[in-house]
Amino acid sequence: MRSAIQADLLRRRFADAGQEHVFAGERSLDVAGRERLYAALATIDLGLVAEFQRLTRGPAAAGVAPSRFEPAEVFPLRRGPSELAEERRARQRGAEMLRAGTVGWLLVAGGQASRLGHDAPKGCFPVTPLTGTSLYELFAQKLHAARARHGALGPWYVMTSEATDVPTREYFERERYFGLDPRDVVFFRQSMVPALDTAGRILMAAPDAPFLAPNGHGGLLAALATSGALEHARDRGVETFSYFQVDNPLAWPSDPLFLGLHALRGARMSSKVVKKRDAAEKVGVLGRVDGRLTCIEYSDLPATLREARDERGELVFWAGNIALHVLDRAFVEDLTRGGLQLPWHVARKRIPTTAADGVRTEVEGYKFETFVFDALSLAGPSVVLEVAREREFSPVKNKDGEDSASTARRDQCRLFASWAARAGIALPPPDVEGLHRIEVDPRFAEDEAEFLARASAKPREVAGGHLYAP
Ligand code: UD2
Repeated sequence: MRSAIQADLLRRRFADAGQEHVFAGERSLDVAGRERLYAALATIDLGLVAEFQRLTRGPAAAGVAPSRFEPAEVFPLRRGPSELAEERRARQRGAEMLRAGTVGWLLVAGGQASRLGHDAPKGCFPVTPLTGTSLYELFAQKLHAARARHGALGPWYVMTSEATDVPTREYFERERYFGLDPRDVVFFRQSMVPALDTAGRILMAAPDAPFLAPNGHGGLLAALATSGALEHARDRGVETFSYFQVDNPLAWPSDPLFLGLHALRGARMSSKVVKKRDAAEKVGVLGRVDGRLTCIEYSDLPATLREARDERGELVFWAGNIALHVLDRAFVEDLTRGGLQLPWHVARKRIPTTAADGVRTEVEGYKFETFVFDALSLAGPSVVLEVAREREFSPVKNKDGEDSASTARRDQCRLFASWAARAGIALPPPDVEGLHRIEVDPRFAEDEAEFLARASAKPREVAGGHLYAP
């Protein structure tokens, strides 16, 4: 139990910082409630809070002067002869890296999935069109598939946050790690930071709890180092991390081309991009500022740049970030050795809170996050690889409309139907939406080439569609 002296010290620290209101509900709490309050407050870095206050008062930190942003050089989807030759070498190199087991998977799954409105972590969300396999299980199947194809693969690092950590671990336990060896799955937690109201005061979620939110996926870098996961990776011989987000069922973290290009070009952090659907699509855009590769988040991209078109009417800044990156372990070590701090991004939002009289309400306030792609400008050499959206990107972000569960299921059906059509296989009859309901388990085929090689296998009839599974 915390002593009265420690509680007094805490009270004084917060009072000196002009944040004494965090104790406003203390009298209504029992002993355990007070302990919870003190323990939570003790985790708050008041120096950081002062920085957050400065950020909300100053000019937008992440804005970019339009004149300084230029398109990035991209390894294109339509390749000429020299690119095709490089592609061949890269595929070979990437396959060697996978075979050597030096590639570790790095999944960020700490987000709160607030737009999806799903109670459990997003990774537990059923995402495949016929079997309703969850995102976590689907990724586990992809890992099994990559192991079977390449004979080896490094461990899988999964970043959680306070909200997703316990339910994620419990889900993996309950599902017996989907057949993976638990020693190959390493969970680690990112840090939480407070949110502020428009007057710069720390918001309270309840009388015994400040409102804390995950510090953004940029928190990954510090969390890797402080949790011991980075050391684990070194001990296990991981040289390269393949980074992906929990919301994208089409993510392909063991793509030999991407890994190989990254290695051949001596890059330290690399990214995949797709052509933006339209100027308004909510993805960050890769480009250069003062010669340095950068990703500018959609909310920070000025309208003049977002809408800019070339003489053919194409978007000038078309290279949409789909959050598939490769990072060298040594790069992450260099970044974190000196206590790196990525820039903070500020988002003005409605935040659920509790007023002093205990009534739950929503107030206008600020949340703070760092973004992993801000490390790109520190990386030096970097590869930007254009990929086909229909193959690699269909995120589940919203409850309905664009980028929802239904578009993700549709896009999976379309992709697998295109493989089946290429193989000359009879498709199931279209459903009411005109979709051929097909699902391919990654352990059956990881890509089109593998599917074509196994095209003689009979599918199972499941939920009015065709399931190809081992
Ligand atoms: C992200 C990118 C956007 C684009 C898009 C592609 C950001 C800020 N923007 O948009 O540029 O590439 O994805 O799909 O990333 N996460 C954590 N901890 C956190 C916050 C997020 O692990 O503190 C994870 C989250 O679980 C998810 C991913 O990061 O896997 C993306 O988070 P998001 O949904 O907040 O990002 P979004 O959709 O705004």
